[in-house]
Amino acid sequence: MKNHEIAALFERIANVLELKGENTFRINSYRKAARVIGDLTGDIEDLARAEKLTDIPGIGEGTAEKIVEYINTGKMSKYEEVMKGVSEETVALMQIPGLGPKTVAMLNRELGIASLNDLEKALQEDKLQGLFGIGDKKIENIVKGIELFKTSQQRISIGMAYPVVKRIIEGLRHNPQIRDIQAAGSLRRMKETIGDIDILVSGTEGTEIIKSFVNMRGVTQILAAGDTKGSVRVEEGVQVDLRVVREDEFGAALQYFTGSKEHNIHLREIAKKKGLKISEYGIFKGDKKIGGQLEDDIYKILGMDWIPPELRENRGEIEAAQAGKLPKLIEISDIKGDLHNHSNWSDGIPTFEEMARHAMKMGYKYLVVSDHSKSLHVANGLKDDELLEEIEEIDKLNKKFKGFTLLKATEVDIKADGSLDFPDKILEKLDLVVASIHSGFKQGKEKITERMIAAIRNPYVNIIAHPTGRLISKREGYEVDLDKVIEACAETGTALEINCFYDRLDLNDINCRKAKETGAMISISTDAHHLDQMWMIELGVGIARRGWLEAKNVINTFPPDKLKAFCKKKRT
Ligand code: DGT
Ligand code: CA
Ligand code: CA
Ligand code: ZN
Repeated sequence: MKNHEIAALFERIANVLELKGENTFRINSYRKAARVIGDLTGDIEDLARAEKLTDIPGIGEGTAEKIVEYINTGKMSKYEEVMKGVSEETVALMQIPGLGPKTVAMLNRELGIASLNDLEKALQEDKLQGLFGIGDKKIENIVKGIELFKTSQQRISIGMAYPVVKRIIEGLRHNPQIRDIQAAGSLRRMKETIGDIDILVSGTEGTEIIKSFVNMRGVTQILAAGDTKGSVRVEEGVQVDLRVVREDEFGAALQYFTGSKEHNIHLREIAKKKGLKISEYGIFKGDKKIGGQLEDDIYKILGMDWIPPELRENRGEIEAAQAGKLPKLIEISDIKGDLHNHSNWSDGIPTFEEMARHAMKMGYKYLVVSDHSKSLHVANGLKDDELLEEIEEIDKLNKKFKGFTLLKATEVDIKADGSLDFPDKILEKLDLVVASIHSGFKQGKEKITERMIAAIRNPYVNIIAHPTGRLISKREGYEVDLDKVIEACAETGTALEINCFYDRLDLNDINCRKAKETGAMISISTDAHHLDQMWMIELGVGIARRGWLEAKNVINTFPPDKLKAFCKKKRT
């Protein structure tokens, strides 16, 4: 798939044009193209072949031609034209959060900064102070931005890695030489970012298996190909290691390569105290192997329950397993619906009916339509009367369904003063209200906390969406006293969201666990704007499991009546 490559090219064209101080209309159209292409989950090459590129909203004839040129020749002449006279390293500077094209242009002009190296040196020598528009706060943001940039260069979101693993496992599964195949490492633990992908296989013909692995579709570089280990880079930019082990060692190897390192170190200490030894080959008493075909062997012989991979971070899970007190973690099959989704009435793509059909296919009992509210102009937020119309449409549509309901809702903006973007007399007509902050991120901790708590105290608000506002690759969240927010939620019967969108995953695992301990409920929702983003519920469930959550902590495991009762209770 070339989607991400092409999206990145358009983004770069937009950035370089802006760096050169060109006209904003064209810049915006390139940026829009980059966004819609990046969001596609279908293969852009298929669309090009079917001559359907211009069906994508935001893609005109000219853009389509550029895409076709790139697919056919591997080059885009527009890009090469735009890049004349600008160095790659200067362009790369604009990927640093907090450094837009205007600032980069100014730094280049005033200090001759043309690379990350130049910038870091200038920062060390305090050369940025006193430049136009650059205060202490801005400098602090640039330093933070460089840090974020460096980590995002090294690790990718689990949302990017997850489909890679699915593709590889699917592609190899039917290989007759393979007995068992499974992801290990941070991906199996569902960590929010992944350094590299580890896959484990059991089988006998190692060399043959590795050969088919390194020759798979999507591989861009072969780093190693031996008889037990292969290592490649794939087009998504991430490294994938595949190891082949013997069938009777698969469980021990899976345990070892799943990690985390800290979890494994703690286990090895326990083994040692019992006079045992564990390794990637098995569990041993002296020279005698006493287990290792199954992962369960290792934990059982060490005297504890098998520990779900998402808990293996050495955060108390080993003690809980020894005491037989592990939580019964939520599972994907517990999810009965998705509580935050956008339709074509605001900035989503699907119609209500398409959303409902897709939800039914996923086995859901309900789906929430929560379009944006009027203040959010960029997302085509609904005006009061449009929301009322939406309610009528959904009521009509619901009559067609059996055993399934579209729930009427909104994602209402929490405005700068803490008030909501719709009056209560409109909110009361809805089944459910999702509230969130999309503006005023810089108000400071106290103000933002007050603002959120004001929303939480509104009797119609049921869910606070993406509570910290962070974007994994782009920005830290706004400053907020999350402990206070969690307490207010627990007290009022308001749920906090795990937003499953791969770049958000907000709340994160640690905060979920805090919420559970304080008694606040959680909603796991995708915030999907396309039908093909609804699968990301799997990522959210992974985060929930890392946060020790059980089905009873999560409101969208409730059957429809219980969910309605949860929402109603706050109003009475
Ligand atoms: P990542 O790739 O940074 O997202 O994180 P992991 O956890 O996937 O780490 P990785 O790929 O370096 O190694 C995979 C697993 O293999 C790791 O979780 C535990 C195990 N492992 C690798 N090297 C060592 C080691 O030196 N000592 C121990 N105890 N375990 C190791
Ligand atoms: Ca790894
Ligand atoms: Ca690895
Ligand atoms: Zn949303």
